[in-house]
Amino acid sequence: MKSDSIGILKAGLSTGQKLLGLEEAPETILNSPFYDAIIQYGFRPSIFDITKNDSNSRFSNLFYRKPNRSQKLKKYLDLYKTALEMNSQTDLSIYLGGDHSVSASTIFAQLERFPELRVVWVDAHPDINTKETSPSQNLHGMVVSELMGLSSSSIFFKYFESSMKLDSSHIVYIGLRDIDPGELMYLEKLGIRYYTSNDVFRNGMDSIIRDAILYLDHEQSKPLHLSFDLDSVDPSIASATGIPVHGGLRLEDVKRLGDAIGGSGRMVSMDLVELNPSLASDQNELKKSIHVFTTLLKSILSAYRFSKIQSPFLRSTWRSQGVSDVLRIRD
Ligand SMILES: [Mn+2]
Repeated sequence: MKSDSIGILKAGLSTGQKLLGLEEAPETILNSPFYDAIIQYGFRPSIFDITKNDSNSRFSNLFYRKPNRSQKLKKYLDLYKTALEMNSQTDLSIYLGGDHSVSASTIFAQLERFPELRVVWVDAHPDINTKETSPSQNLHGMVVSELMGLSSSSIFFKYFESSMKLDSSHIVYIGLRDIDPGELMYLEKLGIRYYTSNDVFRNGMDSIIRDAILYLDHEQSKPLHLSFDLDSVDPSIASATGIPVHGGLRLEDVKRLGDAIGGSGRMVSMDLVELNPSLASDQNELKKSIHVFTTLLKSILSAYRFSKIQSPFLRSTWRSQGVSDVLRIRD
């Protein structure tokens, strides 16, 4: 059955920031219980890779060390095109970063397929700086402004020849706690809905995500994309990431998030980004960090499967098994 197929795209680009190591993340994730979970839950994974066409591996190594601007852009275009191809073949797309700049490619690609796409961006940072406001000038901190075309010098929209930008009312943030002044200016000017990690602690993830999904899509009919940055969670459970910020989400929050989005019946894709295996102090820390992605995946897949089941009997069974209340808002 086609609904059992999951596309996984290895998107280990690290050029949106200055550290090396993120290129190894997709392979590391796929060699962990993350991959086993897909099989255990009865889904059929197809793996896609943007580097497969590099005939000369020495070149691809060189690329990661010192790419020039057009080599960089070419990689994002390759990723965009591979995402378009993969999305047309599978129901649920998973993009394994890489730093968060890969979401320019993955979300622009999904917007071509679903112009009505809604985005839930789970992150410690809003990633909405522009060239004009960014203190670091790192692309992974400007990816949302790129998706919205906020900067006069925005890059990807033109380069990909995209037809759709992301509307500022079609995204919500969850988990924010490290916001630059320029970013706050954009959030307020555009009236973008966001929930800090403290909002999550005060009100509970179930109520936050219910509110977020209703805000994004009052009719509960639009396709949903989850962009999940590992630094959204607390560094005590995920240390292998480039810009950790204390006071982050807990594993329980991640589970509830996955439950709600996977169980919405409208999830089409997600990014899992900013795992940097080289920043883990030891194997155990690396395992803990990957476990966050695996926990999210498992809650998504079990809820996703149940959301496809229409039988009233099975639905009541599923309810009695304790899938979160949030799913009931669909009725
Ligand atoms: Mn991010």
